[in-house]
Amino acid sequence: MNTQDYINREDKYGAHNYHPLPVVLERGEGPFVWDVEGKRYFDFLSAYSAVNQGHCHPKIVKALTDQAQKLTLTSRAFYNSVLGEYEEFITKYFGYEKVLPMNSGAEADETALKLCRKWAYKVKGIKENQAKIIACEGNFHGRTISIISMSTDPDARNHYGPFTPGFEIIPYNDLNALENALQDPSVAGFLVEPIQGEAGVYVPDAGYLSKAYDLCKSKNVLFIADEVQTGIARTGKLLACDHENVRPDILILGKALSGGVLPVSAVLADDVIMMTIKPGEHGSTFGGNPLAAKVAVAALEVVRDEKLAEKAEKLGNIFRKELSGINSEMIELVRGKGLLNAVVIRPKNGKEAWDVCLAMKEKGLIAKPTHDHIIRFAPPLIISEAQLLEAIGLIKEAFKLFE
Ligand code: IF1
Repeated sequence: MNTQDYINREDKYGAHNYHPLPVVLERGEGPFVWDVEGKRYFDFLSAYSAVNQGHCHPKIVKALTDQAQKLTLTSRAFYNSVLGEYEEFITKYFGYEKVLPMNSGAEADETALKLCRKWAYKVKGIKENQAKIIACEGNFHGRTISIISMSTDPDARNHYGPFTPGFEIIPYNDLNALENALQDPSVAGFLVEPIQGEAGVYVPDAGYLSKAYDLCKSKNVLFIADEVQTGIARTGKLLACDHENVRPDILILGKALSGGVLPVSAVLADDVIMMTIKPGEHGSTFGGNPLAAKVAVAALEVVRDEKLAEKAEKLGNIFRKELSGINSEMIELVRGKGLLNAVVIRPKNGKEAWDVCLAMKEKGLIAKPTHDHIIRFAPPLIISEAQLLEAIGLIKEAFKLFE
């Protein structure tokens, strides 16, 4: 079978809920992936920042395969020997009293919404079923019905109604809008991405997160950070909130929490919030399973031991400097933090971001546009400086084709 055969088979038997770049990947190692024709690529998407530790990191894979021979799933109907070890490790790692383990990022966001509402009624004293949660235009928090009820992206929400009530949408990076929305006493929480990933790596003004946090505290409203994409060292700090020394009341993690080995997500909070959920009031068959527990500990140890946040900070500065130096009419601007970056493409002669991605693929680097004109560049954080410079060379060659 060749590339097109694989594509045709997926086209025939799989739902068409994606439009992938025409490349069929078969193997991954570190910052590289290989396709079925044996061609090597730099992976500059990292599965949307789930593979921060690099593809098939040996330490993480070992944790998976060792545990897989012992015990993979007990459900939470019974205790197991691994979950508590993970719970202690991750709560101390991020500095929270409790963790609620889930699987996908969306499940973790949903869990955070439920915790916020529970806290609203049980602790803040908001009238039952009246709690409001503020979210931002351009947000992306997952694909469930309640989460897309907050979405302002037509593709994410059209024809999926009726929607879940209780969400107020305000512009991102707008403190006045937040201050006004917080005047409503029934507001329980503010859910925000420290950098909006899907919106095109939208980095808010310096001070936005810390001032937003202070505004929320002044009104006894929970500051809920969705760090599913920006967390786990991606932006040059362990958490993107760390750039402003903000400690979210509820912290949402996913993706690289497992190094891309299997779905692992988590919600962290202190007892005053977390203990509002009693036995039987929330759960998940696979949430906190022994495999996920061992994998997540290994994934977080890799981030710490290989100093991935420091690497992302250093290499991100090099990346933005080099990309900003490319003399191309198609590059409108370069923005990002750490190794979460994006280039806004100015279409030229009918050529767009998609065409640039196809050209980069031919050169041996894969990345994908978001919202038509924005290319996100997010390599695994374990990429070396030499490899990054080699990859930047390929990007430059691709842009030259459009001159
Ligand atoms: C897709 C991008 C989209 C996320 C944040 C929660 C979730 C995500 C900040 C949900 C997931 C993924 C989902 C994937 C494409 C990708 C993505 F921003 F990363 F590019 F869609 F916006 N919070 N992001 O970014 O986590 O349930 O997927 O584990 O759905 O197309 P999930």
